[in-house]
Parts: sequence; C-alpha cells; structure tokens
Amino acid sequence: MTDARLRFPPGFLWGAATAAYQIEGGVREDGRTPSIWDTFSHTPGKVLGGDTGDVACDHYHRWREDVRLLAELGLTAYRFSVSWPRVQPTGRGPAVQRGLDFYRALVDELLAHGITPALTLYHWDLPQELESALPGGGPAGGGWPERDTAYRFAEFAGLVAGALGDRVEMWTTLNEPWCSAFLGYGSGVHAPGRTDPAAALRAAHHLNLAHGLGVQALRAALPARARVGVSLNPSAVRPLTPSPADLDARRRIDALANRVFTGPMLRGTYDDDLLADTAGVTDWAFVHGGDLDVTRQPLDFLGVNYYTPAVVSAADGPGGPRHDGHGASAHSPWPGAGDRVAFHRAPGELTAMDWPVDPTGLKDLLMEYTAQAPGVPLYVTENGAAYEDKPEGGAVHDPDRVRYLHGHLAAVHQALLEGADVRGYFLWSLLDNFEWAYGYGKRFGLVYVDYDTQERTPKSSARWYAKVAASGELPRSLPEAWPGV
Ligand code: PNW
Repeated sequence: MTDARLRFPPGFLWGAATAAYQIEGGVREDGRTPSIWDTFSHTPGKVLGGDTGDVACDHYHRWREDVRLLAELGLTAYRFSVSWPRVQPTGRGPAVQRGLDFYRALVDELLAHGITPALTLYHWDLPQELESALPGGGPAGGGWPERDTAYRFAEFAGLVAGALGDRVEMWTTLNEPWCSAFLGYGSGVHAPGRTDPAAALRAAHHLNLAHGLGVQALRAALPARARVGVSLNPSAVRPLTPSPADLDARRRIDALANRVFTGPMLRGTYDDDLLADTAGVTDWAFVHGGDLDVTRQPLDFLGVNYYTPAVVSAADGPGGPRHDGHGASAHSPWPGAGDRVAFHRAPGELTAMDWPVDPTGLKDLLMEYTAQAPGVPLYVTENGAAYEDKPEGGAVHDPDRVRYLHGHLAAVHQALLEGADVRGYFLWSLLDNFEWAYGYGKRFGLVYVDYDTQERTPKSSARWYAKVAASGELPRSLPEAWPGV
C-alpha cells in the first residue's frame, strides 16, 4: 500500500516571506528617505489605482503582532528584507541607528519564538538618491546601470552584517535581480520605470557585481556559521513546439532570463550566445577585467522563486500582446529578443495574476539547479498565488490557494525524491501586501489584511499550511486532507 502522506526531511524549514516596501509603511519615519519605489508609486499612472507603500500593512508598527501570527501558525522560518533607505538614507555614509534597531528588534522577536530569520538585503527599494539626486541632495547616482551602485550595495551589506551578524544566520544578497534590471530599466513596469534596453543589460551586470561584492562584504563581517546566498527567479521556459526555431526562441529567453545571472554567479561567464544575441544593443564594454571573478563567489545556498512557467515560440517582428506575465508595457523586457520571441500562455487554470498554475515548472527548476550547482543546498524562497479572497462572516475561505500550495509542495517533495537538496520552503506571502505595479488589488497572503482597519485574518490556507508545517508531511492528494480547512 502506498503511504497516504509525503514526508519532508527533519529540519526542513517551513517559512513565509515578505519584503520591506510591500509591508512596512512608515515611509517617512525615523530618518527614512524615499526609495525608487516611493518615487515610482507616487508617479501617476505607474501603479494600479494610484496605490503606494506609504502605509501598506503598517508592519513598521505592527511587527510584534505579525511575528505572533508566524508563531501561531507554527512556522519555523521568516524571510524579510531590509529597507536600504531606512538604514542608509542616501545610500552612502554611516548607518542610521534607529533603522538598524528596527530590524534588530524584529530579529530578536523572531528568535524568541524559535523562528529562523532569513534576511534579504535588497528587495528592490534602492535609495532614490542612488538613482537620481533628491531635491537639494547630493550627486545623481544613475541607479543600477552605473557601476558605483554595486560598490554602494557592498557597503550597505557590510553595515547590516556588522549590526545583525551576531543573530542572523541566513543572508541573501539580492531578490530577483531579473526584475530589478529588466522590469526596472527595460519594460519600465517597475521602479525606476526606465525603458532603455542597453541600460537594462548594464543594470544586470552591475547587479551581478553587487552580488559578488556583497558576498565578499558579508563574508568579511559575518561569523563563519553564517550562510550566504541569493534568490533568483529563474524562468521555467519551454518551447511551444520542438521545432528548431522554437527551440532557438527558448535558448534566447533562457539566456536573458536565467544564464545572464547564473553564468556570472555560478560559472564566472557571460555565455557567447547571450553576447551575440544582444550585440545590437550593447558591446558589454561595462564588464571590466576581473569582474567575473568577483561575481562568482562560493555560495552556501541558492534561493528559487517560482510562480508560473513560460512558453515561447519564434516570431519575426513585433507580435500581439505578450503573455509573459510581466505586466503591460509597449517596451519589451527582453533586450534583443523582443521581436524574435512570442510568449504564449501555458495551459492550466489561472490565478488572479492570470498566471497559469503549473507545479511541474518548480520541480524542473529545482532539478536544473541541482545539476548546475551540485552540492549547493536549495531553498524555495518564494512560491504562492493571488486569488480573489473575500472575508465572509469573519473568515476567508481560499481553497484555490490550498490546491496551489498542495501541488507545489508535492513538486518540491518529488524533487527531493529525485535528489535535489531542498532545505526549506518560504511561502509568498505571510500577509496580503503591496503587489508592486498591481497595488493592493492582488492578495498573495496566508493572512488577509483589511487595509482600512489593518485587521489581520488568517485564511483557511494558513490553517492548512500550519498543519503541514507542524506535521512535516503533506497529504498525497486533496481534498480529503485535514477536514475543517
Ligand atoms: C516577486 N514578473 O515579484 C517578488 O519577489 C515579490 O515581491 C512579489 O510580490 C511576488 O513575486 C509576486 O509577484 C515578481 O512580472 C513580480 O514576472 C513580477 C514578476 C515576477 C516576480
């Protein structure tokens, strides 16, 4: 008889994730200055409904309550990010003590509840001053397309490590540098909203450099037990057909979505096909000798963020709408490939983001990383789904999310069976929050947030996930699992 439950290894981390700008609010408190996301969200037309992160989930004031929620759900890990402009308002110079104190108190509260903190240094909130001078401010930085930003990041990493290195063991340099580079500087749907393909590729390189310099700064400041990694959002990219033309489209997107980061970070190289495909956009002269030794640092883990796969075919000339899930823009986030690749919707039911549900993509990526980075432990640092959650009678019933989570956790389990060394899973997200260009309309939380009252209501998926975390096992199939959720 087959076992009705899928067991996860002992010590597997059951976590939830958030990011500073998406939950904190308190944007003008204790010396914090604007980040590129403050500027962007306050620019009319950039975020749906004109939403901003000014208040968000008011986590800056409600963090104790939010840690209590994690503890009540029995989660063993929490992934959060540090707001750079809270700690180093202009992106240069000494740290602001009150900024560091906020994160120290948060970490201590987590540790007091036996929850492992996983700290991300950069989840997209670049100090505005490093992008362009603040009114009356210092030198204009130019943002990620400029090399200096990578050095500024390494300095910031050292400041945070110096303050929290005695209590945080799990450190992540960057979250999803693909989004920072190609949505921020290519398609412009993310801050700072620039639409310059050459700048996007420069940004990608300087993010790689920032990662490498950041790892070096962390190693210098952290005790030996600390573990350092990065969270990427690799694309599980499939060809529409096995034709040579569609396989070539797949190769192009694999280069621009995946290998542009894993090349420098894992192998110390930009692949020749990537350089050739983008030769009409840039000559890559911004890659200095020695950079690729810096970007390739030994890593203690790799973080995989996964939501949905991509399906591509060959195209010649600008096609119709791109079903790549990356938001509406007249500008492609794929430098050199925008007119040559068409994106198709993968089969499967859609979440509220219109992202097809396909857990196989997660298993494929975990196996791919297992092959590419042998011996490096993996974490799923984000996975989850937005649905149209509505409270009814004081409760939020979200069976679609339970099915999404069940399918993806089963995929993680399958990857474990096939030899992937997956050490933990961080569900995106603990709370409904500011979903970037979509504002508050898209709810990814395990916990429902009423933005008028800031009341938090755990959804039925939270109770379901709590049982998975408590037992360390997953029912083989739904829906009979755990009656009552
Ligand atoms: C990730 N895309 O964002 C982020 O790390 C989270 O902050 C975010 O809330 C979550 O996924 C859900 O979206 C992404 O357009 C934003 O492909 C956009 C894309 C991918 C990831």
